[in-house]
Amino acid sequence: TRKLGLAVAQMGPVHLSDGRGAVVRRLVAMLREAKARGAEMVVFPELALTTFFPRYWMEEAEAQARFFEAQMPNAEVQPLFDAAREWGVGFYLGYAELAEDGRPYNTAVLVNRKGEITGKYRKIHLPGHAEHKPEAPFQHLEKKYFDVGNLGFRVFESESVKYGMCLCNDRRWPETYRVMALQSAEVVMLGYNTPSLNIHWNEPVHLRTTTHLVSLQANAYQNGIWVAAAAKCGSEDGHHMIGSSVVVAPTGEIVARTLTEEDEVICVSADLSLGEHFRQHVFNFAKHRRPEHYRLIVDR
Ligand code: CDT
Repeated sequence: TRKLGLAVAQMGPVHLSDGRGAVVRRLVAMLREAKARGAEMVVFPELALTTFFPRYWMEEAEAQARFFEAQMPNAEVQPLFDAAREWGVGFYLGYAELAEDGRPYNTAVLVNRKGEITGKYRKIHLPGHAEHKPEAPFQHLEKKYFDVGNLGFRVFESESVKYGMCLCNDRRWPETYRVMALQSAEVVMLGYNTPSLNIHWNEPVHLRTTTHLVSLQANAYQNGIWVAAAAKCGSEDGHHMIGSSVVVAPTGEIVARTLTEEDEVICVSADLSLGEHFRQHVFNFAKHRRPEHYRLIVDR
């Protein structure tokens, strides 16, 4: 067995009026709790530092000035990095990134137990739309505010664990996990903001949670990986988002799940060797995959 203390730190709502300082204090409090419960790695949500601003129509320049980080860490987020180093616990954090070349990305970083950034991912599957939909109850403007990520689905070995990262809508696509599993990922971490209402069609609300969980569970099993998924959830200024943050084992089973739609930590002792059973047998990629029959997937 190879054990990793793996925690998910779900967040309740972040309202428009909430400042970064108050949000970072919440993150530090959860990092402390996770550490006390044995965590070595803590997964925070997508766009964890702000409200889920793609629901609002505004100019790109305004969005960038209000909601993006031009540096990571910066003065407001530094206390989280300091806490990681002091307590010897790593984390995954989602935030809106203004890159050095001025391009905007929906980003996650991997931070090790010394408080150093050891991996970065920029969201590839951007959902929603770029145009204003005045008839919709709210917007989903990820295609307006973010460029498609340009770093691929990489795997980062950090403190002897192979981590993959993705963000929210990426979790619904099997290619996301398979590309990382082909690089021997052991743990895939992701944060999400999933509105309970679908503005595109009248999707029954319960399906938002069902499709979230089935995506994580099927892909954990089919790739022999641990999946740790952190929601930002509850009602942000009247806009509700689903909770149900989970840690899923390579068996496809949910090992821990949040109960609330508030800040809540769940923590498991994840046996990383559990995935090897699946990868050596039923999902032995080298032995059993038939990529010559998968050409269509990359050709269109
Ligand atoms: N943040 C994010 O990617 N949310 C999407 C909503 C899809 S509906 C436009 C999700 O897949 O949960």
